[in-house]
This record gives sequence, C-alpha cells and structure tokens, in this order.
Amino acid sequence: MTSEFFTGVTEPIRYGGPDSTDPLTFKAWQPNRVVLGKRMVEHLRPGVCFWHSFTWAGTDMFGTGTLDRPWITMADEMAGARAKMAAAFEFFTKLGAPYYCFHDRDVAPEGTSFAEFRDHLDALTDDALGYQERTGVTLLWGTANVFTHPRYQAGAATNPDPEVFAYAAAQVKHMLEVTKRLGGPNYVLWGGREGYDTLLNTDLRREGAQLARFLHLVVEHKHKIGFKGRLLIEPKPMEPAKHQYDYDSATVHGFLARNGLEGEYQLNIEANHATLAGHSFHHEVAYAVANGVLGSIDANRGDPQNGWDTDQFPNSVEDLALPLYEILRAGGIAPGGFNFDAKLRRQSSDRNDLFHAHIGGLDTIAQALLVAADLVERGELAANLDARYASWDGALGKAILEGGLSLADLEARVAAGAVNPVPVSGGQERLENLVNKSIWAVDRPAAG
Ligand code: XLS
Ligand code: NI
Ligand code: NI
Repeated sequence: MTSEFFTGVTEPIRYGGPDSTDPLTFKAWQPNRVVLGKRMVEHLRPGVCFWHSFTWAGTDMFGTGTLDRPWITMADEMAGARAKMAAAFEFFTKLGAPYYCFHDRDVAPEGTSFAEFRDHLDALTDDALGYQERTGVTLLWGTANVFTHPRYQAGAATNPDPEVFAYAAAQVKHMLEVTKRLGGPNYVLWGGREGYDTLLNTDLRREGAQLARFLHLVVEHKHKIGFKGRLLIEPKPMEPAKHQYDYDSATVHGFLARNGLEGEYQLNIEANHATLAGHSFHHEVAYAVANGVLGSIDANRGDPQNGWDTDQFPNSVEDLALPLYEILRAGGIAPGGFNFDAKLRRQSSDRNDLFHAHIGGLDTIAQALLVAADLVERGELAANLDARYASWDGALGKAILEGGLSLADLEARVAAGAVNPVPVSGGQERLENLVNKSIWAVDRPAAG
C-alpha cells in the first residue's frame, strides 16, 4: 500500500501532559523521561501485537467483522499481507511504539502447502527487515500459530497423532529462525490447544511426555542456530481448551523442573490469563520473580463482571503498580517488554480507536511505573518486609535453614521453654495505605 491507512493521525502522537484536552496525546507516557536512572522506554519496552490489531476483523462467535481491515479480504493474498504490514508499521511509527510481536500466520498467508507458506513468510520477513531498518521499530518476540488450523484441533505437541507434532515442529523451527533474522530478543510458546476437552479421550502421561520432548527440541534448535534470545512459555489455564497444561506460572515452573528444562525457559505472563486462573496479575509476576522465571509481559485486562479472557487494553494504574513494583525490585523486564496483547471492543470501529486504545495502554503502564518507582524510592514496603522476616537472620533462623537442627532438637528447645513465639500484626491495611499514598502522590506527573 503506497498511501497511508491511518489518515486520521498525521503526526506522531506527542506528549500533551495530564491536562491536555486532545485525546490523541499522551497524558503520562514520556519515553525519554528518566525514572530511577533509566528512561521509561527502557523500563517498559512496549510492543504492539499484530494479531488483535491487524489480523482480527472484530468477529466474535455471534457476529462477523465490524472493523475496517481491508487487507483481510483482498483477492491477492500476498498483496493483502503487504498492505497489512504497511499499515502496521505506519501505526507503530505514528504511535511511537518501539516494538511489535507476531505469529507466523499473522503476517504470512497459509498457501496450499507448508513449502509455500514458508516462502511467503520468508518474503514477508525480508519486507519486515526493510521496515525495521527504515523505522527503527524492532521485534520484541516472534511465535508460531499452532492452534488455528483444523490440524491442531487436538493439540500441537500433545496431539495423539505424531504427524501433527511434526507439523508444529516445522512451524516452530522456521519461526524461531525468522525471529533470529529479525533480531527478536525473545521467542514465545503459547500452548492454546495443549490441553484437553475431555479426559475420556486423553492420556495425560503421554501428552506430558510429548510436550516435554517438544520443548527439548526447541532448546536444541535454539542452540544449534545460535539464537541468543530467550525462550518464553505463556501460561494460560483454559480457553480454547477446557483445561490447558500451562495453567499458571507455578504449574509451568514445576513442569520445567520435572523435565530437566529449568533455566532454558522463562515465562511470558499475561494479566488476563492470571485472572482467568483465579490469581491476581501481581501474584503471577511475584511468583515468577521469586523463582527466577520472569520473562516478559502480555499487558491487558479482563472484566471482573464475567472473568473471561476479554483481552481489553490495560486502564487501571492500581492493577499494574504492584506488578511493576515487583519488576523494578527484580532489576527490570529486559530483554522482555510489555506487549499489548489486547484488542479493541467490537464497536470501536473507527480507525482512530486503535490509537486511543494504545495511548490509554501506554499512559497506564507509564503512570503505574511512576507509582512503582515512588514505592521503591520511599522504601517503606521493602523495610516492612525486611523487618517482618528479620529473625530468620538471627541464631535460631539460621540454624534451622542451614540444617543444623533436627525435629528432635527443636522439640527439646520448645519443651525447655526457650521458644515463646508472640503473634505479630501482618499490618495489611497499613501497607495498603502505603500503596495508595504512592498512587496519590504521583497523580499528576510533572511535564518533562
Ligand atoms: C492467547 C494468547 C496469545 C499469545 C500468543 O490467549 O495470549 O495471544 O500471547 O500466542
Ligand atoms: Ni491471551
Ligand atoms: Ni498473550
């Protein structure tokens, strides 16, 4: 496409500040503003995803597309793919997003054979390289879509048919190479159909072994081709399958440990998947940090009214401040980032709505970063946590942890009256007030 698609926005979106009345300006996102010694853009590394923003026409299970995405129905599929990529890079540039993410199938038409699909993908990767050079926008992560085609109806790696495993392997191998060519610092595996609809036809033992084998093959190929990026698994408890094996952070971490894969994979944690699993996003991030498996973030939100994976754009600073606090304390998210795995509502059918959505998302993560930085700088939460566990650094605590005391030793001490624990307040409300203090303190960021 030679002419522009997003004609309602003629200039890159600029910072207007909290009082700006122009809805097409940022209220909090200032990529170059320094926060705790690092620029906002380096802290957050935000990315736009291809699938929700350019590959999805606004269909749902009851209705056809409502969004204006002309490339989807173009008769010449490669011309459609090129128009889509042109519009996508035009959008990234006008928004000022430094990164993007895609599945192989988001950019390349399926064609009539795998060989044809691979040729399409290679040609479009050449195009993407050109766009990357011209715009400076680069890949945050690549991934393979091994869930849409009917061949994957019973799973990819966990399919009862090894030929389907082979097909998925071919796709992942090639997409890993494409990700390397595009300089992507991460590669994501999301097992949307690695799970079951009924246990009546499912051999859990076999499927677990198949999945582990698949993950080992990916690691092997990564090292073989010298891909320096990280491999990430994206947990999700259900949808589309009734139950998915990569249920949540802890489940995936356990699976990796059981199968000799620890250290080879980190996690891509999605806010709405956390809530679908009955956790908070804060919990999933905190678990990953505590266990050394934090990789990247899929930023979005669900709707508390129904709990589905509605993939809405993040808009709550409160929900994101504490996950960001964990991330700051862990030393940051890089080489991961914040991918907006979020889609417009079906009625948001103006072209500018895609800007409004991402402006809101960027402003929200930027503002949450300021709150998190304020919590770090004040240090009150951290001091409270240190004080709460301080006696584990004392004589008794150390002796227990270092293995110097048996159950019998401990019984002897308790029986001798040497141990008299006194309950201490957890102070939850006092701590919650500290969080609100930071939320309110950075309510109006200074222009800068
Ligand atoms: C779906 C997932 C998917 C992954 C990439 O729920 O979030 O979009 O992020 O395959
Ligand atoms: Ni999702
Ligand atoms: Ni996702």
